[in-house]
Amino acid sequence: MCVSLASIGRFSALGCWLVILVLSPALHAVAETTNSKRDTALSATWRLVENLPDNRYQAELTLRNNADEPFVPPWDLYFNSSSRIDPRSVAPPLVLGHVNGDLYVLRPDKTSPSIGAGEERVVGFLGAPWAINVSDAPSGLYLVRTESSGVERAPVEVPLEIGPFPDAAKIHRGAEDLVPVVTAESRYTANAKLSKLPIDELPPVVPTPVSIAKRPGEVTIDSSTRIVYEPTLENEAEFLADSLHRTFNLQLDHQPAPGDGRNSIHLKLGDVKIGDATKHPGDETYKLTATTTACIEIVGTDPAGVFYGLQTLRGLVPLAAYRMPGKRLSIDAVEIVDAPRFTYRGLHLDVARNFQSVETVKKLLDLMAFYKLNRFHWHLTDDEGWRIEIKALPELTTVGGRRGHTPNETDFLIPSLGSGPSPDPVESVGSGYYTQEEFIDVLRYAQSRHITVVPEIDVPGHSRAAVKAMEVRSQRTDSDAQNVRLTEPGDKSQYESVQAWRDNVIDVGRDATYEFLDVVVGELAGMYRRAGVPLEMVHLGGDEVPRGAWESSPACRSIPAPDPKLSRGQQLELYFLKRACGVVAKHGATPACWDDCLLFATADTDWPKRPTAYVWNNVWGWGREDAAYRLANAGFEVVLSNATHLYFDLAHEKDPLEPGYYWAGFVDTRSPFEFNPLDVFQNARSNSMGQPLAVGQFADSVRLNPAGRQRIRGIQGELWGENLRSPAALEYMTFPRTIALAERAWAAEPDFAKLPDPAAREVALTQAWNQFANALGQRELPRLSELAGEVRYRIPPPGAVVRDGKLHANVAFPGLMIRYTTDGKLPTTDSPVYEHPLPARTGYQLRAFDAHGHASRSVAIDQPELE
Ligand code: TNX
Repeated sequence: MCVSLASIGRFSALGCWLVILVLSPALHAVAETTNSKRDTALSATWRLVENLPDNRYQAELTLRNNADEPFVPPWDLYFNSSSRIDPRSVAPPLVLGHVNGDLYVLRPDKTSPSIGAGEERVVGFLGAPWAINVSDAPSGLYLVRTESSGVERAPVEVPLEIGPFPDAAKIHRGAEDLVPVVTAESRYTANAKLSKLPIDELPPVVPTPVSIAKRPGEVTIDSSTRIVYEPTLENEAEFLADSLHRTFNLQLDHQPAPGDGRNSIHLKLGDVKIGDATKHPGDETYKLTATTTACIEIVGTDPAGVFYGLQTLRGLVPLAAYRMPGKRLSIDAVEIVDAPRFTYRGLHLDVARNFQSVETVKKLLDLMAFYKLNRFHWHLTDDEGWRIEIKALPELTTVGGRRGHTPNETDFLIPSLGSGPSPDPVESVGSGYYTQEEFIDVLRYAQSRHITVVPEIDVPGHSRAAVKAMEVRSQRTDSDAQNVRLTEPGDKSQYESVQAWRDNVIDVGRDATYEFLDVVVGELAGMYRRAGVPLEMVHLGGDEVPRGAWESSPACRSIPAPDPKLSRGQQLELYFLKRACGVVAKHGATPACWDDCLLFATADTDWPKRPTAYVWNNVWGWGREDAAYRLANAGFEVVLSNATHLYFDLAHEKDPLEPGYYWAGFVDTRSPFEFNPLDVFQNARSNSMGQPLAVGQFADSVRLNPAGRQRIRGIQGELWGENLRSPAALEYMTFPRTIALAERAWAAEPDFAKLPDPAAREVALTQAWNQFANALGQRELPRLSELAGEVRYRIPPPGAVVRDGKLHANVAFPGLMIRYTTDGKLPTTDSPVYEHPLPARTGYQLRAFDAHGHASRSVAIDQPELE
């Protein structure tokens, strides 16, 4: 672990105005920034001092004047913080203000002295509830100085460094937290349950097909091989030809022809038998026959089935051929029959918090398709941004699609999530949107990969970008734009959302709200029409409406609230959702929403069209663990989006250098792998704090009944965007967890899940995980970058322990290798490979590498940890 800073003293950190003239010790992490305009005259360091037992933490911000002249007030230092900071904990002569959401401003009061040239000032503060990793550090610092004339100078970014974290005893989520901070040793112990398997003991394809029969010999594809296909399979044939060309530089002739099958890859439609069952169009099923005599034949029940057969074919190509493409490819002869377990196999991406480019999205779609995922849930709007062009309401994107320093939000929204002062999309991931043409392009791109795009417009909470944009529009005098206001002018309701917004809810009592939705959904439907892609579903959000919203809304007063069992707010939510579902249905689509407000619905709620429920908040002990099953049994179609296993914005493990949230616990790659969609209680071992769950704790929770079982449409991984501040950050959080998600979404129910005895199940699970982890380490990870350009996936840091005078090290995915240095430098692909235990000494740096050369964070093996 990191060495803690020389003690500056606990009480000084609580706000005393310290001047420290010594330079800080070496720092461990540099915050990600997106802007080049920096005022290097002022720089800052954030350092966690400790977490307190009562769900508060103590931290320090050190401001450093690097210039030759004093740093003189007045100035305003803005920054974002995902945890709440208590303004009262900042001592004079500084004053801290909460602007809104995660934006704070620190400024000196009138008495404040300047910071001398080369001097530092330490500002202590208390935050809540916890700070345990790099994602808890403030972000997006920028300075606004004011001339003596009172004129504001242009804002400039202030670089932030994250100081060393304190020792593990201070990194906890209050008194309840039993999850230990990971160490090299704890990783070693966990990794020791795994062992390297010979390549022929690995599943040849991920996700695991229903049945694989090896045949003797090999099948070869070279430039004389032809792709022949039925005319309706042109898209699939082109996809195959194109991918062989791009990846292996093999140019294959492809034409719609009957073909006799010799030296050809033959794509056909037809029924496919799996066991005793015959699969038909719509079942996404395929049979792949690759034998030396008949070459390769892929029969699909539908074009999607053929497409998945092609992806399997790509997956069968040995890794060596990817890395050194030649004039011919050989695969082992094989017969595979395969069909998905679930019809809905989704990945959700939030582009509202931080924008992701079309290019990034397409790369993700390519990788989703390779792993046979078929739903892309595109979270296009939220408090912090609106990302889809709506031609009738241009302010949604001109104002709601940008963030930057602004006194009044008339041109764009205030900064959030580290987006900094510049509203320019080139400089800030806080800004950006998709034009309708771009959106249509993505719809078609996804469709050709058999991926359905589910757009989400998050209402009535999480709607600040729309609320602010429509406020600006309502100021216009040139049109009849007035009635698009989404809040009632006289509404003085007071509330604060989970993300600390005080003005992010649409008024559900105004007709304008539904007219607005009608325009938005109408334009979305229009884009699908122009793309030639059916609009299957529109997701309406519906999550986390803060208590207190609409309480004094004049517009809501006349809405009846007949159910005494529900609060008025809950009834208004339900009222809204029903009306909004009607709008979606009118445009020919199925409505969907997060489950929050569906829990208030009753069996006789009359839906214009019943929404599909995306169920997320299953945190053990919070009371909604069986919500998915209750809703499915009650007649709702359900997509499982369980936070405890499928939230890929959560940190992989409790390591201060590991990015991500952790409100529902930690989610590593094994979490989606072991997830049991049809009996989540199998996964209930300990709660998010690491406390063991009592045996029988969920005995009375609702289980799926047979009809409910039929309504579980599938599972979805969630990439919430708060910390996805670059494509690299997105890829790190996405892979390899998404590969494990695909295994669970596509492959048949695994044997381990069928074992009723927990001990026997654990044994079988460990064995299955070992196989999967081997497939990741030996093949899937190093191939990722060959499939879609450089992919910056996560490689777990190695484990290590000193025993009997030797350093022993191991990896989380067998097949990865470890390289080390002893001179304190970062191990590279040129560093020596760890082959067997090394003589113990201090100063080792270890990193895990895959065959592609991607590496983990470096682990420093220092005393006393491994003594
Ligand atoms: C909860 S899940 C949210 C999101 C956040 C996410 C962060 C859900 C429906 N709402 O707004 O981004 O947690 O993990």
